[in-house]
Amino acid sequence: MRCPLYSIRMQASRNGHHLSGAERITAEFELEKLAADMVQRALGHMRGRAETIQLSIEAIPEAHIDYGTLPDLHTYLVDDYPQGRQAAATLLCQAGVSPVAIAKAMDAIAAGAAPNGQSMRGAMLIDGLSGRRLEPDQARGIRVSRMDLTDSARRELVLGLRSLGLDNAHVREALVLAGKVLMAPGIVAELCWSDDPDYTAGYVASAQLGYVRFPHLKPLGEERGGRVFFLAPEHPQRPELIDYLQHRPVLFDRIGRLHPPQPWMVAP
Ligand code: WAQ
Ligand code: MG
Repeated sequence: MRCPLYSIRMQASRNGHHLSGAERITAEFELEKLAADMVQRALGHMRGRAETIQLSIEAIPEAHIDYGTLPDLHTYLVDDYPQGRQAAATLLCQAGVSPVAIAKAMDAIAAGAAPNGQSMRGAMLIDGLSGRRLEPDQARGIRVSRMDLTDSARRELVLGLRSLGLDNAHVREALVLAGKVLMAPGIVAELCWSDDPDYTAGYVASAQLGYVRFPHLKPLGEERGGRVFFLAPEHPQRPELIDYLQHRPVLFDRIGRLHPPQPWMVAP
């Protein structure tokens, strides 16, 4: 029998604004160390020292866990963020998202998608056809939670990413988040770029394409970032989808293929 698992989550804020968050699923004996690491991360964030840190820990019944395989990882080298956004738009279009929905999503992230013009704490939910925003709270958005790698998948991922020179927390965490999002019912694709001013990379993910990263989706120094989950237009089950994203525990016990970076080729 496996030992009982716990979900441990951290959310840190400063001046009433979201600063950083973290999500892990772990065995009891590792909880204390992970809690300490998360507190340290909240206090040492590049965008400032946290003023409020919330940690929550809860046991997860084994029967509730969904197991999955991470998406394949690709990196396309682009010269700058306009080229990156154009490439991301091309792939989103291939994934079945309409041009108007892509444009609305990118404009919203770039402008700061929360009502105060800053980054949201979570993700937008956008209709993949009309581009209409559907998330119930436009400041909070949808927070994907309760997902992680098994220990052996984590080891394999770290080694694989290291051999490509890509092993950092942004990549690992985004890959796990995107993996869970692609398992959720009714999602066609995801678009993301970081809100950390010194991290310009972002990605597009879909079941067919996998996790496709671009080193530049925003200019260096830009604090506005965000995430968009594009919803299949024919999928009416929004409460079920939001519940899956926020609450269902998902553990990845296998990783996907990790492809070396290659130049982005503009289609002829
Ligand atoms: N659920 C939903 N949305 C989230 C979550 C979450 N758990 N965490 C963050 N977001 C949203 C929120 O709007 C943030 O402003 C935005 O995503 C960016 O979050 O392959 O670092 O944690 O090199 O800054 C992607 C590229 C990096 C990684 C993503 O995101 C790579 C990143 P950040
Ligand atoms: Mg961030």
